[in-house]
Amino acid sequence: MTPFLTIVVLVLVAIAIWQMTKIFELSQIRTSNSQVASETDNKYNGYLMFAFLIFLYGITIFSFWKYTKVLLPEAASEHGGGYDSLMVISFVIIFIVQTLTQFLLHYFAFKYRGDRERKALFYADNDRLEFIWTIIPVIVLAGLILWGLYAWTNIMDINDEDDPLTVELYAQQFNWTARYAGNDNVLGDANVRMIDIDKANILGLDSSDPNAADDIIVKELHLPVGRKVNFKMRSQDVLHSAYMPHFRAQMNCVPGMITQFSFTPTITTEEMRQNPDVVDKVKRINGIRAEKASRGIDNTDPWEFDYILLCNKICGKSHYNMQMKIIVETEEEYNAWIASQQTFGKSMASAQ
Ligand SMILES: [Cu+2]
Repeated sequence: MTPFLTIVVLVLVAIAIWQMTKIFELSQIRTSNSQVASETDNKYNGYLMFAFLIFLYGITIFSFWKYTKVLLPEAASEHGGGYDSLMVISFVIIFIVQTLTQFLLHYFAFKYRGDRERKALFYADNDRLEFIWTIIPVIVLAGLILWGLYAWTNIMDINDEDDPLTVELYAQQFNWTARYAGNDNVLGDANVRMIDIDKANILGLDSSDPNAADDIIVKELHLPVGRKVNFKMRSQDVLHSAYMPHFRAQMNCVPGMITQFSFTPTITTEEMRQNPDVVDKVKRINGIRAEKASRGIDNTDPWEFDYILLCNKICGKSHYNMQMKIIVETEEEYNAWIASQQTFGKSMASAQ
């Protein structure tokens, strides 16, 4: 990286010196007008405009070809499909508009390039044209904004209908902890001031609150497929953000308050591992890992796909590694797993 930056700096310095010499030359009083653009210069610049347009289109096609495969696989939550449609439609509209306007911009720059014979036409305004190019963006943008607001209201409508599972996501520098509400499905009161490391009360649960006794604290998030989950986010120290990209979910975790997000997972981890996009991605990454392993580089074991909870706010030096595994499984598997976990009441009793 450093050699690259050094080269960039050197090139920029060279350009600066070159420009300064040019300015100096131009400031000298001269009789010749060699600095005035000739017909050839104008033609040249006209064609360069076209060359730049081809470069833009080329880089667009290249990006599609090269980077489409790094996009997320299909959404694994109920609201995710609608969210993806909104984004795809926005991208398609932007793509069409940008392709056309770039063409027009560069084509006109070519067509009306400098020409001594031609005189500029004075054209004050045209009400009809102004109306057309104002009303079309207004309609399109209003449509997108209304659709976006509708999607947002739907996604952010967090309620207790359909018997949701209540789960707390607790963020701290630099890890996640999850807390299930237990049999009563009500989270016990908690406050960072009640954290007691000696008693392993790492989330500061209020042990006098009866709702807290059956709460279950874990380091791996298990979710039953098809069941709505209401997440309550807390942070111990700084701003974090609970980001679950495969479920198209993100919510900030703010110290001193509880934020919420809700979604219904629709695809189990096992099913997602069969998804062709995911199979492809795993194959690609394991190819890179195998190649690195053959060169004796550490941490290059084959990788297996898992859903993941990431922190999406730069919260400190180990932010990049603040993550928790999410496993979406069948109702039976989930019930078996949760039954094998220890409740807060029991762990407090054994710590006495
Ligand atoms: Cu964080």
